[in-house]
Amino acid sequence: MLELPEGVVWLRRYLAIGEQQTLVARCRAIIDGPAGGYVPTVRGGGRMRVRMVCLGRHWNPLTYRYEDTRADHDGAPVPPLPEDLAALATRIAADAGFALHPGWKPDICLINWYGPEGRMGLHQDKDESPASLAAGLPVVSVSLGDTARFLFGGLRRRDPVEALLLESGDAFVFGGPARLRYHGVSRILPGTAPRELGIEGRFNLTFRQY
Ligand SMILES: O=C(O)CCC(=O)C(=O)O
Repeated sequence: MLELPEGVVWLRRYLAIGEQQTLVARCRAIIDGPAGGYVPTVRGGGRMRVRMVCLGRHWNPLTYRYEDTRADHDGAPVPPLPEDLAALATRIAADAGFALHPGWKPDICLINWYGPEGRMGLHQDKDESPASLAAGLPVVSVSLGDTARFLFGGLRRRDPVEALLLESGDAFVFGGPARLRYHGVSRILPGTAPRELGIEGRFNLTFRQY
């Protein structure tokens, strides 16, 4: 059996299919709606291989900072993070066994859409506040649709990485000593989404507290 490092909890098939369907409809409406998803260009000029939308705070891929408007794209104000989505992340973190301060509340959600060619390079989530990082407040990730080959490494870019297949409905949480571990998505496995979802591709939601 795969042994996960301290601070990492993988809740496989956490979400029932009905809850996945509701979330997919929600993500679709947000990403296709006003101030919806766009393909960011990162520092250095490369285009990301996902369509992204941020709720709560916008992550600027040129400055690697969070901001209130999408300064790198269309200047639109960031939509708020809906209470029910924040509550879902809180429920997952609690079910993953994170002993959280009662005041813990995720205030950022990045929704990424991966088509068949989608992927995301190895990176750390380290643009949240120094206090959040120092406390090891968890990142809560939810997968919907096609399976992803998810890479999970160590605290240095050159550390060995493990490849995990994140399936639809899985929740993956990393915090505490694992909060700054490198991770990414090397590929999507097309055609693996549950038929009931009616999608070809993958949504991923990652929640964090700034
Ligand atoms: O899609 C995933 O599973 C990972 C997403 C991610 O690493 C991120 O949004 O920072």
